[in-house]
Amino acid sequence: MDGTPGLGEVSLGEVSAPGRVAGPDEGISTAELALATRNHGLPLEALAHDTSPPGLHYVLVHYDIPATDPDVWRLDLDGHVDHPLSLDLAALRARPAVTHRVTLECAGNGRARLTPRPVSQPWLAEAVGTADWTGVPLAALLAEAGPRAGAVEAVFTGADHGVERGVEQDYRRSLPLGQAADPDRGVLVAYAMNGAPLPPQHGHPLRLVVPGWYGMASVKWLRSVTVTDTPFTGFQQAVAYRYRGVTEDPDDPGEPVTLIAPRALMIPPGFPDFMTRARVVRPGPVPLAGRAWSGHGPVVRVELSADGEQSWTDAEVTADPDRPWAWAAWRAGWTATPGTYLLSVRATDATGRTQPLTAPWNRGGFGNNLVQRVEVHCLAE
Ligand SMILES: Nc1nc2c(c(=O)[nH]1)N[C@H]1C(S)=C(S)[C@@H](COP(=O)(O)O)O[C@H]1N2
Ligand SMILES: [Mo]
Repeated sequence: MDGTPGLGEVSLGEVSAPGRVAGPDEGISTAELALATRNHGLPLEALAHDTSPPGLHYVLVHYDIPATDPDVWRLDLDGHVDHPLSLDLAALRARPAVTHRVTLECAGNGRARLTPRPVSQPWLAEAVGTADWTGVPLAALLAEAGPRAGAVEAVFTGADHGVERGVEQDYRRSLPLGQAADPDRGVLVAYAMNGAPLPPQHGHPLRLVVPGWYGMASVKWLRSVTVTDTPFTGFQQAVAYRYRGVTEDPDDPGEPVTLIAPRALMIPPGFPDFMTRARVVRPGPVPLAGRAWSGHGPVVRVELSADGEQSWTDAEVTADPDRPWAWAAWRAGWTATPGTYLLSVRATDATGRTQPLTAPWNRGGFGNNLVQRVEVHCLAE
């Protein structure tokens, strides 16, 4: 591991897009380690919980977690609307509340498995979590504000501020108005997670939750919603979060990162080796279980391979039709005999999208939903 000093990476005023790709023998730097300790993943054994307890749910924060005061917090809805709103938390809580169980996943999940490796938060596969989010449907608030003719997007601004690849900014993202204002898309202005006020790291006191989209859309510490009559071209929309570099064209604007690609993950079987995290099991039946999700539609199939992807068998999938945005549970049986195995698991959704056996590369390291491969050692009798 080399010791790249973090400060050397800040170059105010100079935009370098897209991000850097690691050299052939370049290990993870101290700067990336610093990101990885702040932005923790879901310990995969926590896939056993239907909803992820806060503290185990993954966290991704671009800048600092702001210190927020719920007593003075306001959400402003303005821009291209007839009736701008400015609401405190009491006003939001007084409105009809809904709760959605939503699986969030970071678009960079799987990035550290890419070659060459995009230099950024080095996720393996653990940047996921599921929570019951309670709040006010964004559609209801937008209907109250009354978008004017010609409105095209809603832009969401968080209270956090930083500099990224030379660009000083508030964290800001947009959604097409058609989706933001569609009650069936389930977009929420949430003030509670698993029945309690949002924890600081998950957006206290208010966040957006956009079901089915990669996590970057779910703006935390939400302070304003601005309806616009032109598409938003801010950094997190037009520069970051693009599938770029898939072609050789250096000026490739890329495709926007939007919905979550299908993925299945397994509760690590048996018990771990401390240092390598390889799994150890005893001979005999080993119950295998986990979760699977997709932002494109329900997961209809989960397959398991225990022979290095020579053959696949179907797992049993249980999805709750009343919770279309939450992960499904899967289980399968496996009988271990002494030896070393690679267990692979892959999900397919109702649109036919599935997980690849080789990682799909792009410069930002987004949407790498490579099948999960878990090394398992079965002890002798
Ligand atoms: N204001 C703000 N919102 C944000 C972010 C951020 O840095 N600032 N990170 C985004 C990204 S990239 C992800 S993956 C999710 C992570 O949400 P979580 O930490 O609650 O799991 O928050 C999103 N919302
Ligand atoms: Mo993310």
